[in-house]
Amino acid sequence: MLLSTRQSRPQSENFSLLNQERSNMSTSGKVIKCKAAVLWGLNQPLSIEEIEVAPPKAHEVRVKILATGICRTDDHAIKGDLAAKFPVILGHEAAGIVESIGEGVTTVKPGDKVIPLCLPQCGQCSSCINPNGNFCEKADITGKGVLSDGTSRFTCRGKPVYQFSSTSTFTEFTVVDEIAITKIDADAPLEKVCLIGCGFSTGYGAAMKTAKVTPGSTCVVFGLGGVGLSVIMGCKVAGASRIIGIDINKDKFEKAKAVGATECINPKDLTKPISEVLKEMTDNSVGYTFEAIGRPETLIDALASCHMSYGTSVIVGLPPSSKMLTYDPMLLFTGRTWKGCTFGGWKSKDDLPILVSDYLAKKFDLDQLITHVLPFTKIKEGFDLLYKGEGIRTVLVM
Ligand code: CND
Ligand code: ZN
Ligand code: ZN
Repeated sequence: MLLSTRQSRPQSENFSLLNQERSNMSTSGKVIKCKAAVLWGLNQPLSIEEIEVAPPKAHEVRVKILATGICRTDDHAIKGDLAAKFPVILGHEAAGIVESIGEGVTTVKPGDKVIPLCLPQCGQCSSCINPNGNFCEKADITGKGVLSDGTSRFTCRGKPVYQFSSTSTFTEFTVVDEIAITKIDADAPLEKVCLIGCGFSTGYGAAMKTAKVTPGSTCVVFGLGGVGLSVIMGCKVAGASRIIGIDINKDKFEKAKAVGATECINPKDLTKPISEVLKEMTDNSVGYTFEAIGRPETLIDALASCHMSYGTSVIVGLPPSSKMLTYDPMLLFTGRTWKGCTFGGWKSKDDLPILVSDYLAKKFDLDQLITHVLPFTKIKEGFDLLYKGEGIRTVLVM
């Protein structure tokens, strides 16, 4: 029976699972030495190091990471646009298998396939108990870099190494709080569903859950990276009839059209403000705009580009942490709605397993987002692909 379940999985994953079961017995309760990409300081190169990963304490889970995507948010931490404590292990979009659990853990067990949650769901805070909230109060928004007990489980060269975004996935093993991990279908291919750990869910949910795009509507997506393309996929599934993609890199247009954009614009080709161009192009009918870049100027452009009375603009891109915005309040006075959206509005622990099942039921395609697959140790190459604008999502496999 067990054998037949295994036979339906890819060979490499069967091998990992078998190894995993063997290693569980020998590693549980012990410190694990493994490879990780350590960032020693702002704007430093990522350095592949041997680290020590302590066993999980009560209500914590140690996970063997098998696949992790590279998201722009990781780069924001490298550049200082998102607060982090150094040295740190970045990475937050991943999938893996539980190696061992701490006392009191009930929702996952060794051998389970899981996705670590960069936005936890504690189930008890004001956001978690409200049906419309998802930004759990336990989320590490200020970059504390520690688990709930105030410490990290990593050391390297005798120094403590901080965690990132409740997760840290650029490592062969990580430890997370139980509220920051969710069990997924045993048949899920980890090298694909890792994207459900951030980029895909963020963009798709921005359209489906936060904006609640209506059939027949016109949508505009600023920024055609992994997050923006996932917004387009959500707009398409929601039944939008026109989806306009905006990017300063025209090489992104082909993929944007493949996932559902009906047309694409490069702001560099325009002589008028983008909001005016969109108004003319659509006969003043833009219902929804999404900013999936994270720049103050494009946040305002996206707001101004949705319809003055019934339009909704969603902030998906991560704005630089210390920057303030100046905007004309008349943009809102006339009736526009301006919304923020983290993690696609999903309640992470509850909703991610459903998204994984939807993927297995072929409700959306993650392959289109994955432009490169590299061994984990080639992480620098993966970031270079992001910087050159060539990679949509690079998946690193361990
Ligand atoms: P990525 O860098 O792959 O994509 C951004 C795209 O924007 C690229 O195609 C750029 O060419 C394009 N771009 C840059 N500047 C401009 C401009 N001025 N005008 C038009 N296009 C431009 O990033 P990603 O898709 O991985 O992430 C996008 C943003 O979303 C980023 O800020 C990331 O940190 C954020 C994010 C937010 C959340 C959330 O929960 N809200 C989760 N994950 C990522
Ligand atoms: Zn909570
Ligand atoms: Zn991300």
